[in-house]
Amino acid sequence: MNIGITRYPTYGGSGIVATELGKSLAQRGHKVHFITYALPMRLTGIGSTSNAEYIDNIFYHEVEMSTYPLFEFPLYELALASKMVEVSNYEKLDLIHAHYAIPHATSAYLAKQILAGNLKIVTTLHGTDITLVGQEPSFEPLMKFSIEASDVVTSVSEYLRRETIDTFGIQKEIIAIPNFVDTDIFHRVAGAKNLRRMLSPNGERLLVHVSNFRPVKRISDAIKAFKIVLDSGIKAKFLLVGDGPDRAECEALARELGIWNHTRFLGKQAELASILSASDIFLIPSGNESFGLAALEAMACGVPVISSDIGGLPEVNVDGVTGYIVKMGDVQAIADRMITLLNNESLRKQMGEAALEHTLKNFTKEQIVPIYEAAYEKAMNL
Ligand code: GMT
Repeated sequence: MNIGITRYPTYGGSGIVATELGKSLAQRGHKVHFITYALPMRLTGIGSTSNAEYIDNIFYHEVEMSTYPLFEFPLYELALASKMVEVSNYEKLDLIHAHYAIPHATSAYLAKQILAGNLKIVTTLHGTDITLVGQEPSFEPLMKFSIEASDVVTSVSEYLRRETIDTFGIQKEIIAIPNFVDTDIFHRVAGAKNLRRMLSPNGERLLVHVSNFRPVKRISDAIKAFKIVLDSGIKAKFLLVGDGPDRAECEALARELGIWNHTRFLGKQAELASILSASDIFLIPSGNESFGLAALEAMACGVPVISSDIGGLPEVNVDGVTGYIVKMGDVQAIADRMITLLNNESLRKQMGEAALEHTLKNFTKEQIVPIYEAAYEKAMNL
């Protein structure tokens, strides 16, 4: 098939899923055309999160933004639709896979109209689409339209499927297809022991969090819980990976709580698998999370997860098996669960093994990518 993929090229779960899907589809013989405004993150390299490698069957089409004094605001959605039409005409695209209803499915709809219907649209909802409408209620009709005008709609969790139907009163079928992880990239990295020695020179236990540092991640809950763990006498360090609007506030909180020397704010990192493999527990205390890809990546590296109980997180992390689930905002419960695991190495290891097993059983690209292919077939047969 000739597939166009539109995604946000920036740091974030939806972009990672779209890129990994595109790479996998190309390996399975499809022609994949990324249509976006910058080279997608993780597009370079199979088998590594950082090494550049040429991948046959993958093409990148940049949406160019022209400026003109009359246009005070960039016309991205229109430029994207125009690029979709151009690529479709030259490359004979069968379908556009839009990650996010707004604006990508909206632009795809416009392109489809220009092409007199000769283009199918598959839209994947990632969750922050719904949040957007919470912040901008005027987008609701556009969101509903863009979802219903897509030929096939998927969501990254069962939770998000139900939430979308309830929020927008959607009649259309939404297929829940969970996110997946490339286990060639995310697995227990052998050399992580050396990294661990560097990060915890005195044998401290290692807690880790990875995100884009937005308020929805509630990183301060994890930092406060970490302080309780340190106060209990456990020697530990907290690795905070990623960057975003809340980082400065989180750093300030660590200083204020007097635990700065026990935290390492590592910023954005390419070789996540090594950092995760060197760690003991992954923390994801989010206030909203439609899936929680970062938790799945940790589980693939054999790291148990302590997560909040919201959104799609319970579809990924199994309470008492692959880690623990606590009530969102319950800092003491996060700390208690960390203390339990850090004081019982055999239980921690057992949960890490179970996390890996659960990942391999349910969330590999080999299992999930064919489900997307079936969704494409369904769209083509409409
Ligand atoms: O989590 C983020 O802030 C990034 C965001 C995105 O749009 O890239 O992630 C959303 O999509 C991911 C991939 O499907 C999911 O794993 C995340 O749970 C979801 N984030 C939220 O729902 C807050």
